[in-house]
Order: sequence, then C-alpha cells, then structure tokens
Amino acid sequence: MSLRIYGLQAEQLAEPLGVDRPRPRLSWKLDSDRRGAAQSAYRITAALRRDDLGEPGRLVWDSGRRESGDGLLVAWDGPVLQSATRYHWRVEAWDETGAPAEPAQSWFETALLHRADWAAAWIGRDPAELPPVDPPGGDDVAGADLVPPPLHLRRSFELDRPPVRARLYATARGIYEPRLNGARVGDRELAPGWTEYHRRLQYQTYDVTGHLRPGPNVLAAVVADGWWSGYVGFDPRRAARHYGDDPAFLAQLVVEHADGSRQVVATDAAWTEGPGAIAGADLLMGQIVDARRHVPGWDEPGPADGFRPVAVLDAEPGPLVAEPDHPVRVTEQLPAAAVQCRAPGRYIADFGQNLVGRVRLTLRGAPAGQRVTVRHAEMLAGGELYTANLRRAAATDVYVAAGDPVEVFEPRFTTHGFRYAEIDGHPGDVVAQVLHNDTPFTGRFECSDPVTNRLYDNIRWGQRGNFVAVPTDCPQRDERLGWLADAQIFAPTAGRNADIAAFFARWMRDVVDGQDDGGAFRDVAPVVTLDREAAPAWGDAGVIIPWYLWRTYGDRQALEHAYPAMKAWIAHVRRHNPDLRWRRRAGSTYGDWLQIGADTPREVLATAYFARSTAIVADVAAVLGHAAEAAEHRALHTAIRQAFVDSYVSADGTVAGETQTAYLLALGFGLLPEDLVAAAAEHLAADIERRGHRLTTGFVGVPLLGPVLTGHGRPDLAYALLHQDAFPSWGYSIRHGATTIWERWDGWTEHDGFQADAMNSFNHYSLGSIGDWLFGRVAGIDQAPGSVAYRELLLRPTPGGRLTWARAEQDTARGRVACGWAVTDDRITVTATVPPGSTAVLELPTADPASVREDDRPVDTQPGVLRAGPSPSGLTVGLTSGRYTFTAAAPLRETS
Ligand code: RAM
Repeated sequence: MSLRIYGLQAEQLAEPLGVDRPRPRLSWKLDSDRRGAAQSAYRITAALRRDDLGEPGRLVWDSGRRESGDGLLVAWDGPVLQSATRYHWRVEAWDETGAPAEPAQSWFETALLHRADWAAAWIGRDPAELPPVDPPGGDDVAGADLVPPPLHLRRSFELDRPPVRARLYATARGIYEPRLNGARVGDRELAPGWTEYHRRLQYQTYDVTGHLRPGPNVLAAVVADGWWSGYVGFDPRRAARHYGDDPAFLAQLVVEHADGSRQVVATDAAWTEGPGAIAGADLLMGQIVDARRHVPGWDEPGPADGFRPVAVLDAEPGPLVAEPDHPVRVTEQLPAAAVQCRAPGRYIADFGQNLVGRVRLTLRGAPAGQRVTVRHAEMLAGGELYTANLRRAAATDVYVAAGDPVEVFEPRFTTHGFRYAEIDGHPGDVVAQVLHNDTPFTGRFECSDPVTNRLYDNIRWGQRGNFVAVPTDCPQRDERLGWLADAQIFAPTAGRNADIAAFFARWMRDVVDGQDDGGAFRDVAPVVTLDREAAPAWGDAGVIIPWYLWRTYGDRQALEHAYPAMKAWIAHVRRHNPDLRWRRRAGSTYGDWLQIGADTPREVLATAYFARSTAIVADVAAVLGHAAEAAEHRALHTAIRQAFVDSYVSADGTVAGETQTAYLLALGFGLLPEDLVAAAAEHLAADIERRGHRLTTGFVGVPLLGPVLTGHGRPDLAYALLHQDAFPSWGYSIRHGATTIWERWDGWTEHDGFQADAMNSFNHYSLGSIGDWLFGRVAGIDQAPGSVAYRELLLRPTPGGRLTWARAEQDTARGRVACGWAVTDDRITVTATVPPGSTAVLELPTADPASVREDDRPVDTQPGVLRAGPSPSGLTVGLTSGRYTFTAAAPLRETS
C-alpha cells in the first residue's frame, strides 16, 4: 500500500449534518505501511449531488492540484455555500514518488445559514393557561417543589406523500428531546448543551426522513429547565434561573419532496402544550415521573387530552449557532456489579465504577401508585450512601408506577455522578447509562503494572464524567462548572485519550466571551454567577488552551479567535503589576489549589504563570505573523523572568517557598538562569526524597512532576511517585478502591475518614493530569518544541520503576502515532509508528548504542532511518514515516 487516506472531517467532525461556517475546513489523515511515505500534493473536489433526488453530481469546487504535505484544516475555497445542502467532497493525494493514492470521500451538510431561513418563533408555556405547578409525588423530594414540570409540546401536520428528505433544526432554552410520531428523534442527550446562552445558543440538526409518513404526523418535544432555568450555577443566594425563568423551544422541520417543493413546520402559535408523566426534572435535583399521568398518544397523531395553546414568547430566534462539536450521548451501559438488600424493599446497587449518567430501572409487577426512589452516591459510609458531599444536589429520581406489567424508568433530563444507587420501593433491574460528549476515544496507554493501568483508567473515567456539555470540575455536587484551571491542566492529558479539538474550540468561545473590558478572564465559563476576575493559572487557560489546540491539532482559527483576548489578559496583569510580580488583581488567587503539606507562595506561582502566558502570546504572535507584537511580548517575558529570579530565586538555586511546586514551576516554565537549573532540580529531588518519595503538589504543580523530574535526569523519582501507595499518592486512593481521580489527595484517609463534606468530590480530573506524562515520557510520544500537530515527533521511551513494558498510541490529526518498549532479560525492544509526512527523533535507551538492530541489521542501514548517533541515554535515531521495531542491549538500571 502506498498512501491510504482516512479520517475525513469537516470542521473537525466526521460527516457533520449542520455546518454553519462560511468556509468549513476540511481535513484528512494518512496511513501507509511503506517507510518514508508522505503526501506531496492533494486535490479536493466537491459536488452538489442530490442523491436522494437521484440527481447526478454537479461539480462546485475543484481546488486543483496543490503541492502540500498536509491535509490539515484546508479552508473551503469554492463558491458561497447554500443553506441546508449536502456537499460531497473527495480527496485525491499523491505520494512523494508522485504515485496517486486511492481517493477518499466524505460529505458535510450545511445548516441554516441565513436569518431568513428561520421561520420559527420561541414558544413556551402560557402561564395563564395552566393551573399552578403541583408536582405529584415530589412533595418529599428535596427541591422538587421548586422544579417545574417540563414542557410537553406538540404540533400535528399532514403530508400528502412520503418526503425524499427531511431535516429537523431544533434547540431550547433548557434541555430538550425531540419526538416524531411517538418516537424519540436521534440519540443526543442534554441538547443543546451549555454555552453563554445570551451570546450563542446551539441548535441541532436531525435527519428525520425516516420518521415521516403520508397522512397525519406529529412533531413533539419535551423541554426541561437544564442549565437555562435550572439549579446549576453555584450561587447560594439564588437557587436557579440563571438565564431565564422558564424553558422554551424553537424548531423547524423542513420536508422536501421529489418535485423540489418544500413544506415547513415551525414552532408558532399553532403548537399546544400539555401535561405529561414527568412532574419535574433538573440536572442537580433529579427527575420525578408519575407514570399514571402519562397521556397516551400525546406525541402521536390523534387527540391529546389536556393540551392547550402555547404562548409565543419571542419571534426572534436570537444568537443561534449550529452545534459545532460532538454531542453528549450514552456511550456505555454498565450492569450492576452487585446488588445488596439493605431493608425490605430497599436495595443498593454497586456499578463497580464511579461514573456519570443515570440509572435505567426496569420494574416488573409494581402496583399502580407504587413510588420508587433512586438516590445516588459516589461512596458508601457504614454501608449506606454517602451523600453529604453532594451539597444541595438532591440527585434523587422518583418514579410512581402506572401498574403496567413492565415499566422502564430512564430519567433523561438529569445526570448524576455515582458509583452506588439506592433503589427504594420496589425491586427492579438496574443498568447505569454512561453519558458524555462523544469525543472519539482513539488514544490508549497500557503497561505491565496493573496499578498504573488502573490509574490510567481512572483518568479516562474522569475525562468521560467531566466532559459533559462543558469541561466541568466535578459531576456530582451542586457545582459542575467549567473551571478554567482544571481544564487547562487536564487538556494535554485529555487530548491524548480523545479527539477534543472541536469540544475545546467551542468552549473557548465562552472563555473569551467571559473576558471583561479590562482584559480579565473569569474563573469559570460560562460565567453564570461567578463573575469575578480570574486567578493565576485559572485565567491563563485563555492563553494556554488555544495554544494547545494549535500545537496539537493545527487549529489556527482557534488562535486567531483568542489572540486579542490573550493580549488583553497579559495587558491586564501587567497594568496592575508594573513591577512584573503578579500580586495585585489576582482574583481569588487559589495558589497551588489543594496542595498537601506545602504552601507554595501565591505570588511565586502567579508570576511564573504570568511569564509562561506571556511567552505563549509571543509565540502566538509569531505564528500569526505579528512580528512587532511577538518581539514586544518576548521582551516582556524576559523582564518577567528577570523579576522572578530577582525576587524569588537565591544564588544557591532555592526558589522562594522551597516547595515542590515552586521548583516545578521555575524549572518547567524555563524561568531559571542556566547556571541555577541543576541546583534547583537537586532541591526538588531532595524535597521528594526527604519526604520518603511523597508529593506535596496541588492542581497547579501536579502536571509538572513527571515531565520536570524526567527532563532533569530523575525519572527514577517520577516513577517512585507513580508507584507510591502511601498517603498522599495516586496509589493510596487506588489501594482504597478509587475508580476515578479524587478532588483531594485526602478525600478519604485511614486516619481521618472523609474530608470536609463541603468540598469532597471523588471525580475531579485535575490530579489526573499525570496522564500526559504516561504518554509523553513513559511510553514516549511527544512532539518537538516547534512542531505542529505531531509533524516532528520526539519519541523518548523511558523504562523505569517496576514496569517491564509500556506502550501508547494516539490517532493524531495527521495519522496514527505509537511508541512502546519492552525489557526482557538484557534486551530492550522499542516499537514506533510515524505517520506519513511526519518525521521522528527517537531516543532509544540502551547501554550499548552499537547493539541497536532491526531485523538483525545495523540500524543505520535500514530503510526509513535517516541518521543514528549516540545520545546520553543510548542512541538517537532519525526516522521517516513507517513502523519500526528495534532491539538493543537493555539500558542500565537506574540507581535511586
Ligand atoms: C472548586 C472547584 C474547582 C477549582 C476551584 C478553585 O470549587 O471544584 O476544581 O478550580 O474550586
């Protein structure tokens, strides 16, 4: 095989149904089993082909042959796109010898591109038409009296023939589930997700062709309060209603017939609203269903009892945007690992995994009116649910049975973070449904040590549980906010596991929108009620994440979009701190949040971040071609670095505070003069050794431990921390049953039991940011400093600790990258995969550089190998694309 083209994406999504960018960017990946394979040129052609109408293709864009090695976010250069139209596109590519690859094709469909395309108005409950809210069965559920019943909306219409194509465009102020003729439409959960609703509200596009039929049809929806008017929002002064008082719905169904005629059914005064089984639903509080109140056939053609006209709330659709990233979906169903009867009719199910989603309950033979209550918890205390850490989140679902032989309760307008569920009232079969933004998980790390593998799984579960609409701090208590530091600290790990390009680019719009006129970002995005200037390392996410998206995915648009905000952030910090030590206007200045047994001075941490962000802005300016601004930020960076050294660094290399994090920041952000680096690294090592190989780092320090120790010649210490299982350590939590990453090192300890209930999440990903090092140094996948989207790989497998092998792979924006090693007796085997068009520098650890072989041949005689030469750890090998397996004398055992 020469070149294989795969993984075609438009706007970083595979075959998206609703693209609203005027010049969508097209991407593809490459694969080959031939060494040195690379793309030398490509050509994109795009056609309008109404295959559903049996029309032949009509070519609308031909890029012509372009000499380029990349297939990375190539902007559409064809004619202006039409609304609601499917474009088929095809890539041809030629390899470095000029031979053509098998062409590949894909499509994207445009959404509604113009205001005039919308005929829909916002509709909702008419307060005058309905009796006051009285949720049945909700009286003894905390908060239920405050959670209004969702809207049940319907509209019937006639079709005189089956359509050839039909699309539903829909969104809500709240969260909604669309229905057609009695069936759920699509598999999205919690749509439209959460954005700064007053700036941007996402709508979803559904292919509903197969749902329609000639004759009467009914389009319907259930709309709950969600983030719009629900409890999420973290403001003890106000229970809910951060964006508005009541949910509302907006939708437009566009039906097309073979003769080109169209029929549009949009939300308007002809819709009706009525009662339904769902008596109340809220993301934090839970969902209450009284199945006796189900109105049979409410979402099907025919009469619907109790339905009355809706109120038209707003004729203006508002700031609608097409959903730009992977929606939330149920991605896994987990049966209970164990069910324990606690009392007659009361059971506790253990799913064996702390997860985020809901319990699906199947009841058999429950009498009419039987109430079943499902409560959730991450931990048990004395055999019962530990719910104190949920704070005001009731996380309680209630089902009142209708009396049918089999009834299924699946609360789709709430989510909970839990491992355990208590079912009280009637026995039933339970399954946990796991949900999160469905970012493709294409990366994986694996090694010989089961505890490290459990740590890695815990990290993955933390990512799944907290990538729900926005990157959240935690999924269980009454918080669930998009905290900026948590996100920037964890993003490099998340991007190893999954393709998070579109997810973060979308969330970054909210981060940027949160910035105030003075240039200060907010601690959270969307801002909801935490409207205060961001702290060091929190606000810096506004600089770090776009840069990360550029480096990892080559997303230049993310940089361009954030660049003015990045500059304003630096200007804000500088304006208020003319001596370049960041002490004023540092927001809530959280410092090294949840550090343990250490206290890193806040201004040391702040100033280090000020330096780092300034350096990034200089790099961004250079990438975007703003030379003067690049120079200006370089000079500022030099000055901040100087101020850092003058103020906090002593002649013997000690850094003020003398904590692990102080050293990690100074070393990891390159703030020290060359002649103090070794001394500072020794101070860091000495602190870890003095503590018997224990860490003291909080959120800010923890991601730097592995990289800095490994980068300064002490991988042995990084491994010692990885393998530590005495308190505090990752191993300690795993030894005590952790299946996710805990918010705090001391979330639960043998000596003190649970930490303060007020802040004790067992699913917080920040301390899982070590995952980046597992990929980057343990298995060895990294990219060179100036490289974009893994074009120049730096492969540095680092055997150590008690591991005998480790490997990782990632499906990067260019193609598959893998690296791994295995040590047996006195030999090491190193494997590497470099995608077409990329090159790699492999640092192959061996005691004897002359011993390196591939297929029994000296390494520098092998195809694809560009050069080989000794390096401190063994042999450095330059590689072109391809798959490699080298063997060599094992590296000497490190002494620790
Ligand atoms: C907590 C959040 C988050 C952290 C902030 C400072 O409430 O859970 O993780 O970033 O505080």
